[in-house]
Amino acid sequence: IFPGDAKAWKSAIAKNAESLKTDVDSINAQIVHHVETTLARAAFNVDEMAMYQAAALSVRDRLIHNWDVTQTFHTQARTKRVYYFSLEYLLGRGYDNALLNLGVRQPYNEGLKGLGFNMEDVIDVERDMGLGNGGLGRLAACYLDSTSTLDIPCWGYTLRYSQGIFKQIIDSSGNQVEVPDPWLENQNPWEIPRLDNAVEIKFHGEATPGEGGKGPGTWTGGLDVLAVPYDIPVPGYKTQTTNNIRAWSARGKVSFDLAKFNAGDYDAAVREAEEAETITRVLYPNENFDKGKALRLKQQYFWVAASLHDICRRFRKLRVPWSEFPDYNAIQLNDTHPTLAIPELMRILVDEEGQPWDEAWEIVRRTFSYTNHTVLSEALEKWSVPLVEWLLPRHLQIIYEINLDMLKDVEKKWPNDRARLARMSLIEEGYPKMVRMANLAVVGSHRVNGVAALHSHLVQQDLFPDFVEYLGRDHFGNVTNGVTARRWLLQCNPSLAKLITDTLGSDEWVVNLDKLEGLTKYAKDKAFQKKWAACKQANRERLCDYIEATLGLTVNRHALIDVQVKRIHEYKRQFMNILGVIFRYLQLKKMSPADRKRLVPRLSVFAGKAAPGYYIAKLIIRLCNAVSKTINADKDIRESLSVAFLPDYSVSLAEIIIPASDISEHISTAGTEASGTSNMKFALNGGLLLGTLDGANIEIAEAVGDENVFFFGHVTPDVPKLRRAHHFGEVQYPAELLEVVDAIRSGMFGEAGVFEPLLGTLFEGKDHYLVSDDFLSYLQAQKMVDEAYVDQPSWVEKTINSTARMGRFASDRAVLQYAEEIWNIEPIKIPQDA
Ligand code: GLG
Repeated sequence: IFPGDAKAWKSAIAKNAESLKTDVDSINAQIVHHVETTLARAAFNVDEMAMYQAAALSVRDRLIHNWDVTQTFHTQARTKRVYYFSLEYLLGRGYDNALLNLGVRQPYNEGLKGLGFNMEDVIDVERDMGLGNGGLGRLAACYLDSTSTLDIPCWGYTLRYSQGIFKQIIDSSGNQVEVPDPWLENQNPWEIPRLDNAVEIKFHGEATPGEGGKGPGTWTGGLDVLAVPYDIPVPGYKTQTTNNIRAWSARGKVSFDLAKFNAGDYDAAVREAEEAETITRVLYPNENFDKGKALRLKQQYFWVAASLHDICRRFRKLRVPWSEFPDYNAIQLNDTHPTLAIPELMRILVDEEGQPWDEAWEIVRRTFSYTNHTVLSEALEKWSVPLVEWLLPRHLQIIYEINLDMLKDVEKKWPNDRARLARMSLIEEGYPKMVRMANLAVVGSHRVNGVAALHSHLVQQDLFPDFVEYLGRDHFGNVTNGVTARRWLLQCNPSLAKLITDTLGSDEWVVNLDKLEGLTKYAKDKAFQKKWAACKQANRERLCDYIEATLGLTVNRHALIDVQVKRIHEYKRQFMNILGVIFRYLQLKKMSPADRKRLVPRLSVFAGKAAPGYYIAKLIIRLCNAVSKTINADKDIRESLSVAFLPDYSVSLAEIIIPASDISEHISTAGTEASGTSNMKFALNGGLLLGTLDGANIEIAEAVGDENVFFFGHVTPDVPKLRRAHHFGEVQYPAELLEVVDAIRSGMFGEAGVFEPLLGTLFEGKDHYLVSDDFLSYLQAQKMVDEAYVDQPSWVEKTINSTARMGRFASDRAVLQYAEEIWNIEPIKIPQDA
């Protein structure tokens, strides 16, 4: 396998591996090597950014080494691989995470100190990799971390957006302003360009169906765009397994367009190339909302076509029949975004590989599985038929053929049931007709799962009841989400992590989160409680420092920290939270100073981005800022209540906020939040949940005990009835809510008129998310929080028990469940001598 002298190669490889030694001196030599050669700088010219880059590059050398070993081993062992197709990977920072997973944080720490740098400061100059919006993208990142840690061969496939999620700035009126996030401005050490693996992706052109619709068709002409892969290594925790995320970047094919050059039309040739590059220019900033933009459809096809091209190229090298494709490849569709992969694989199999249609369909269904992340109707993807036909003519033919087969089959089972056919069709009738991506994902997969027990139930009952009847119950299932304890405890909360390790006598919990259960026996132990509370206090202070530094706001450092951080969306009801804050403020104003003193002081923290075109969500942000301005300026209240809206929520900011929280709010209207994952992170870090009976909140309460969660509000089966009552104007508004609305209208929080459209969402049948129905019960739950907090020993006991029982919300558990129940793939450890 070596070109030339094998001995020369082997000795060179061994020498090279030796250069990756992990003692402090060697590490410093590796860092300085990058300072001198890669960055071409001298010691006097090294600032924090340069030191970060050099140190990160030295870490990257280790990652690449492990990556090579892993990929070579998996290829030679001909293992099955899982491919996680996700349009978003919200990775956050890579440096600290890589150090921890590689087990070299300590020597790097010392090394940097010797070179005159502080680890925390160096960590802090790294920009987040913000290639995602929120929960869905962060989930993908946690799952990749788990596949590596569990030694499951896995590649993520995604897009390399030039602009990730926008940066949020709050202007002087409290409004969100979006500015671009040029995350690639400083070169990114975590990606490896693979220019030699670029592939050509076709759009438009002419298509002809095959004979009888099922024979091999053709697709010619059109416009080719280059997809260039960039690889991001994903280290596992204390294992050599290093999986990969391959992110595609679009490039024009200008250099090949000789005809245009020769005709002297240089401009046109360049323009076409530039247009091609727009495909991966920006991440769409909507979450749980489908805008149906043509460029987004282009992104989706570009991404899945490049990824499948890659996977099929790898498969062909195995030289086994195509019928064995699913034995080597499992593809998980993260939401419907990659659903075009289904017709694309059909096209490859039928048109290019000459596989009979029915066998190809069998291969496709055995390969794919689909995760649904939402039941909100505005989020369900549909593409107009004319758009699909224009961009992907051959795929539309294939979709029609799949549809015809399915409808014939349904007609056979349920003769003369026109309504059923209309509901199940992949094509929704109307002007224009629309392709229903979720229906396609369901029939093109062997398994569909939701992301929490309640959600998976609703997926079956409300979203796809016809498909449950048609395909059977076993086609559907649940895999409750999970989070990685590496980032969301070990990395973000080092003091608590250390206390846990010291107490349990081992750090095995990092890879086996059920081990946390061992903490329950210390829950009542006074000495342990004291240490536990001290960690929380230190984290509280870290957050207060951050608030002071970013907002110039001094807050009571012993206040109960009440947090709601997530995308701003009406269904998540940040509105209800801020209305509750106003209610508290009004109460405090009515009290005597002595009574006020007796109350538990509060710090309400908000953070989150609104989609740039989401007017009401942006008004919610503005209201939070207006309320915080008034309250924080009120000298009588300052000690008892303050409000902070922290701009530009990100993974890195979450790492500061989550460990500091006493209470976090997960207060979506019942049945609307599929799972939530920050709820898991908060509980894991010794914060208690205040929430509705929605998403994973329900399972978290089951695990940690009802007595350790503050539940309130209506339950899912109540919702239709309540909405109807609003529709018919049969709602009683609680006086507490009206008092708060009046306060806003009085101008207490600045110009009142501004908030009218937001207040309007409460009245006249518009309260779709039932804020008015849940408000009283929300206030009562908040009161219970205040009362419970007074009894500190009991509170701390609750938080210990909460952390201790969060084991089942590890992403390791979730990934193992996918591996066993859906992917049919087993962990495979890389041998020492590989
Ligand atoms: C979704 C949901 C969240 C869920 C996340 C990951 O809104 O409830 O936790 O995916 O499954 N679109 C999302 O972010």
